[in-house]
Formats: sequence, C-alpha cells, structure tokens
Amino acid sequence: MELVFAVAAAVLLVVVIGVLLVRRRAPSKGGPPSPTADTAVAEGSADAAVAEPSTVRPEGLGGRIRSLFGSGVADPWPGFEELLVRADVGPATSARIVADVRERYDAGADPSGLVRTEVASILGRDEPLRLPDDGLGVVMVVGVNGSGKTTTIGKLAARFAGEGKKVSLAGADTFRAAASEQLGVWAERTGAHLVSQERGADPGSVAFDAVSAARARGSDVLIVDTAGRLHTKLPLMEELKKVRRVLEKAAGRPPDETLLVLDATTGQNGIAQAQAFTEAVEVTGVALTKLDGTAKGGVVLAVRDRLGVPVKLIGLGEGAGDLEPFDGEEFAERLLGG
Ligand SMILES: Nc1nc2c(ncn2[C@@H]2O[C@H](COP(=O)(O)OP(=O)(O)OP(=O)(O)O)[C@@H](O)[C@H]2O)c(=O)[nH]1
Ligand SMILES: [Mg+2]
Repeated sequence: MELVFAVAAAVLLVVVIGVLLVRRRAPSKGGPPSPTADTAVAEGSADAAVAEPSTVRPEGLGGRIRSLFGSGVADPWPGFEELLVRADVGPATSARIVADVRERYDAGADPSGLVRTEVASILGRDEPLRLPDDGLGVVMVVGVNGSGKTTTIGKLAARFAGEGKKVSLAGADTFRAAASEQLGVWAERTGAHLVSQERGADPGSVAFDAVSAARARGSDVLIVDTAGRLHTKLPLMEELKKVRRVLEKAAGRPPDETLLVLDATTGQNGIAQAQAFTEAVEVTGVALTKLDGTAKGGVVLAVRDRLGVPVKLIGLGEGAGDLEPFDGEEFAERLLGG
C-alpha cells in the first residue's frame, strides 16, 4: 500500500514538473513576445530584420527603388518620383525620369537598369576641361559664398602642376580680407605664381594684370578666383560680368572655361544658382564639391537636364588630391548604389 502511494506521488510530481516546464516555454511559441524578443527588435538583430522586413530601410537610392518595386504596392510610380526628388534630382527632371522609365517598364521587373540608362542619357558624354594646347589657357571660377571655389582652384593648380604645366592664380576676390592669403597658401603649396592686389581693389583690374603677368611668365594656365556672391544680388552679378569682359579683352577671347562651383549639399538651390550664373557669365562647366559628405549630388542631373551645363569636376574632400574629373558611370553608381 505504501509502495502504491509512493509511486502515485512520484507520478504526480513528474506531471507537475512537466506542466510547469511546458508553461515556461509557451510564450516563445506564438504567445506575446518575451522581453528577450523585444530586445532583439530594438537592437535590429538579423532575426528582427527577417521578422519585420518593412522596418529595414535600404541605404542607397537604388536599394530604396528596388525595395519599393518589390513591396507589391499597386502603384509604385508616385513613390518612385518622391524618392528621386528626395535625392535632389528636382521635380521636373524626376518627372521626366519617371515618365521615360514607366514607358519601358515591364510589370514585376526591377527598374534599376532602366533608371541607370535614363541617368546616363541625361548626363550624356563626359566632358573634360577644354584648354588650348598652346599659349595661355584661362579658367574663371565663380559661385556663391563658401561653395568651395578657392579650394577647387588650389586642387586644380595641383593637378595642372602634376601634369607639368606652369600655373598662375589671380586673386580677383578682393572683397574678403583673408581671400588672397588663402589663395597664396595654395600658390605656395602647388608652386603656382600668384597675382593679387590689396583688399578692396577692383577685381577687373586684378584680372587684367593677371593675364599680362601670366603671359609674361609663360604660364600655361591662369585660374581666376572671384569673390563668393549670392546669385540673386544683381550688382554683384554685374561685377562678375565685368571681370569676364576684362578677361576677354586682355586674352583676346572669352575665358576657355568658366567653372561654376556648386556645393552638392545645397541640393535644389543649385539649379537656381546655375541658372543665374549661366545667364551672367556663360558657365561652361560645373565643379561639384563636397561629394564626400552625405550628399548624393542628384542636383547634377537637374542642372544637366534643365540647363545643359555639364559637370566637369567633382570635389571629394579638402586635400590637394581630392579633385577628380567627372565620370558619368561612376556618378550613376554612386547615386543609384545600395
Ligand atoms: N569636405 C569638403 N570640403 C570642401 C570641399 N571643397 C571645399 N571644401 C571646404 O569648404 C569650405 C569653403 O571652401 P572655400 O574654398 O573657401 O570656398 P569659397 O567658395 O572660395 O568661399 P568664398 O570665397 O568665401 O566664397 C572650406 O572649409 C573648404 O575646406 C570638398 O570637396 N569637400
Ligand atoms: Mg574663396
């Protein structure tokens, strides 16, 4: 009899322990999430990413486009346009890209290839700087305050010097006290010859002197720095026109290149800037700076599409070597990567 009780008690104990164990495990099999599961979501672990794909945002524009078209949304086109606008491509150019891609798109496909082709067709062929083979080439550099003009000039001087060219720099930014010092530092660093005058001097007069001095020294290239100015300030734009006229008179032809330096981080404002500077001084190319930051530079597409001005150079940092010729394919890769 005692043996029967002992066996019954042991069976009961095993059953109770079994029930307790099953209860402890139950939440992870479909019950409310345990604290451990919450932590996993908060920390964005791989498990959490698999469980909640909608919370995982792809980094680059390409990834976002793929994710949008793969999401099964009935009409992805407005979202696609919005993604382009947010990448600084601009409303008009974004609408053009959407219309063209939509025309050639097969439902269910990945549109990345079509977008890439469209971007390549907007950008056209890469256009390098055009300078004469013989005699003095003149490059005038313009842009709004702080866009990176003087730094780009320094980098250009380093590039030309590396190609064995003799370089002269003209400090036609006589507005800011430190401007010609800054240019002077670059001249020293790159072995270029500097032409400057005192602060407040007439920028046209500096430009005129610089052409004569560069010729006298047998320079191959003269790069003319100008003061940063807001493209909406008409008297300042008039002053810039005058510098151009003086350069034309002194050199016997308009500047071989008039480069607009655009800061890639300023986004859509770049279009208005490009328009105003192009109207004033016939910009022949854009140098897009600060592409080493977070900006993807979609504004390049808008500038090319709306104004027909090619991007010729890109700035990727503050150092002398951080300037590269614009490469459309590489740009498309950067814009649509991820
Ligand atoms: N990260 C990064 N910084 C840059 C680049 N280009 C220029 N900068 C920085 O941008 C700032 C302004 O550059 P500047 O060359 O003085 O610009 P600016 O257009 O000559 O300015 P103003 O003459 O005052 O109109 C400086 O701190 C530069 O070092 C670039 O490509 N990348
Ligand atoms: Mg400057």
